Amino acid sequence: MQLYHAPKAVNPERTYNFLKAKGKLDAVEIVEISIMKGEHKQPEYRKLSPFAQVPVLVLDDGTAITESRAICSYFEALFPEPNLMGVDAKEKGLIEMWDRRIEFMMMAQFATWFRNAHPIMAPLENPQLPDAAAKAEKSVKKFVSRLDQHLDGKDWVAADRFSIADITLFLTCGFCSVMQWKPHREFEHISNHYGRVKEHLA
Ligand SMILES: N[C@@H](CCC(=O)N[C@@H](CS)C(=O)NCC(=O)O)C(=O)O
Repeated sequence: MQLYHAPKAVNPERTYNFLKAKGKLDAVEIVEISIMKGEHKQPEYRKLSPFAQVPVLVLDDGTAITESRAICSYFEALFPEPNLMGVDAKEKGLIEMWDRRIEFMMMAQFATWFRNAHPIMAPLENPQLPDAAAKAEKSVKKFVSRLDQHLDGKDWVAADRFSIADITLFLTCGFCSVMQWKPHREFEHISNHYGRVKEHLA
């Protein structure tokens, strides 16, 4: 299997760290793609990822799976231990709920802010829309404040143990630093959670 990976980009890092948490990084060949050099827009790469996005997992039979969470689901099925997506119906529901909330209300909103506001994203986001950036910034900050309250008294986001939702939150906090915003410095419970996940993934 080959995992097309762009280090430091949040979606590829999600699949990479998920596999790392499984202790199975050696099960794939990592192929690095440079987004800033536009390697993901080349015709050969688009055959694997029609929407020109990273990551992609290519199976030994040539099947290409995109979408970071779908790749994580594939790994979860292939390598069941340690379980990161829930062992029973209730856990599966709660973990997916929190993981999706963080992906859609934090990561995606932050990405909209970043893509529309940061000069480095100008070649990829044309035109950049200041109004879209301002709206998304407000929205992500509101969600993060609520998430911090949710984490009060909890070690992990979704279950009483480490799960994919913790990976998604940890990496999204790191991603936020590109706008000089560090939720893990600003919010007490998110900060404690960040330290816990960092230790867990070390
Ligand atoms: N929903 C996709 C999103 C993938 C995505 O947006 N990846 C970014 C890197 S974090 C990318 O490839 N960006 C390329 C671009 O914007 O041109 C997933 O979860 O894999």
